[in-house]
Amino acid sequence: MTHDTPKTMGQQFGRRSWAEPWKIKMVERLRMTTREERQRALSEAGFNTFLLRSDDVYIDLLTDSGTNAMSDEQWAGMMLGDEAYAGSRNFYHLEEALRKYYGYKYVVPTHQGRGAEHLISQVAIKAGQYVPGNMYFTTTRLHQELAGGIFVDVIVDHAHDPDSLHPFKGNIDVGKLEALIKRESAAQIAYVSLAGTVNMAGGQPVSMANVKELRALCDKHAIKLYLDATRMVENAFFIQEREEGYAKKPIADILKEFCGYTDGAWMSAKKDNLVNIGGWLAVNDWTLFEELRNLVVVYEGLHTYGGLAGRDMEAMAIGIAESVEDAHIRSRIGQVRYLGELLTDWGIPIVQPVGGHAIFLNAKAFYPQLKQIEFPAQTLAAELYLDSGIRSMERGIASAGRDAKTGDHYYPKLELTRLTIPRRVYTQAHMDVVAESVKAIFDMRGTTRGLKMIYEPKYLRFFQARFERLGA
Ligand code: P61
Repeated sequence: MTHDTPKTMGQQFGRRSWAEPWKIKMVERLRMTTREERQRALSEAGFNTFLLRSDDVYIDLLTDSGTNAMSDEQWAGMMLGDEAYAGSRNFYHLEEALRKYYGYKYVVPTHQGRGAEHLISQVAIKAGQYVPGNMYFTTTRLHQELAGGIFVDVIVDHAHDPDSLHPFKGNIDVGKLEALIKRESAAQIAYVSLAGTVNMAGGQPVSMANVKELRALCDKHAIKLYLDATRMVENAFFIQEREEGYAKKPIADILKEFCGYTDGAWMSAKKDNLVNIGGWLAVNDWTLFEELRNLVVVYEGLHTYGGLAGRDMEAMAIGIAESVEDAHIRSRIGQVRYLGELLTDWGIPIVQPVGGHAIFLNAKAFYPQLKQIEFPAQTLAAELYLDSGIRSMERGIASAGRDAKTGDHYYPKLELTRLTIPRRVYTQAHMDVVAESVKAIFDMRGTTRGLKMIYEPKYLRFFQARFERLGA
C-alpha cells in the first residue's frame, strides 16, 4: 500500500462509514497477565489454544462462534422465554423470522450447527454416496463421513491460493462438479454441500451467479442443493459490494434471493444470528421435513425446541432481524478489514482478499523455515499468545486431521492461523493491540522453532491435541 492509498473503508467511501451502529452499555472486565503467567498457562495447555482457560486470555480471537455480544433487545427477549416443553411461543417467533429473512418453509431448531449437520447427513446421505462441497469444514465433513458419505472438494482453485485476489474464492468450480457427476452418476451424489462464506478458505464468499449456475446444474440432474448458512449474511455483504446489479439492494433481499436457489440450509446461529448458543435446519420439502422432525426428537429434543431453551430461541429470532441490517454488517466486516489493512500495510502475509469473519495469517509464509509437520500455524498461535495474551486458532495440518482410509495426515495447501473477530465485542484499540502483537512476532520469526504433537485424539483432534516445542 502506498502512502496515498485509502486505509479504512470509511476513507474509501469518502467518509468513515463503518463505525458501529451501537453503543456500549455494559462491560466485561479482562485480566492482564504477565509473560511468566502466559508461559505457564501455555505449557499446561500443551501449546493448544483450545486448552487455555479463558481467564488467562486477554483478547480472545479463538472464534466468532457464540462469542457475540447480544443487544439490549435480545437480553430483554431472554426474559420472555416460554419454557413449555411443547409448542413454545418462542419457536413460532423463530420460525417466523426464518421464513421472513431466509425464506425456507419448514424449520427444525437444534442446539447448534453440528446438531443440524448430524440430522441432515443422517437423512440425506446413503452409505457410499459422494458429497461435493466448497472446501471441507471440520464438523460438516465429519458428520457426512459418519453417515457413510465421501466428501469431495469442488471449490475453485483460487481458494487454495492465499494470494489470489479473486472476488469470489468461495465459488464451486462447476466444471469439477460436472466431472464428478459424469464419473459417478447423479444417483451417487447425495447432495451438493454449499457454504457461504467459506470458513477454511478465509471467510471467502460465493457469488449469486455461482449459486444460480449450481441450481441449474442440480435441476438438470435432480440433485439437491443444501446451504451451510452459518455466515451467509456476511456472504450477502460481499455480493452487494462486488457483484454487478447488487450495489443498491439491501442485505436482507440478497440473503433471501440466495437462499431461494437452494433446497434447504443448516445453521450455526452462534455466528451470523448474533446469539451465544443455537442452530437450525430449514427445508422446503415436506417429506424431508417430516423425517428431520422425527429424528430431532432422538438426538436434540422435541421439534419445537431442539435442545434449546425458549429464551434462546427468542434471542435468536431477534438476532436474525438485527443481523440483516446493512449498518450492522458493514461495521462488522469493516472492523475485520481495518485489522487486515494494518497487517497488509506492515507486510505481514495474510489471506487476501480479507474475508468476512477473520484475518487468516499465512503461517507457511510467516515461518518458511518450518516443515508443515512442524505445525507452523499452531506455532504461530502459541507465539501470539505468549507475546500478548491474544488467543487465535490453528487452521492447518492439525485441523485437517487424517485420511480415514490410509491413516495419513492430510497436508492442506493452506496452513493458516485464524484471528477471528467476535461480533460487537472488541474496539478499534483492541484491533491495534492485535496488529502490533502480530508485528512483534513477525519481527522475530527467524528464531522461532516448531512443535511436535504428543497426544492425538481420534475425532477432531485439534480440539484436544497436545504439543511440545521441538528441540526444547
Ligand atoms: C468456528 F475449530 N464454526 O468457526 P457449531 N459450519 C461452519 C462453521 O464455521 C461451524 C459449524 C458449521 C466454528 C466453531 C468450531 O473445527 C471447529 O455451532 C461454516 O460450532 O456446531 C462452526 O457449528 C458448526 C470451531 C467448530 C472449530 C469446529 O469457530
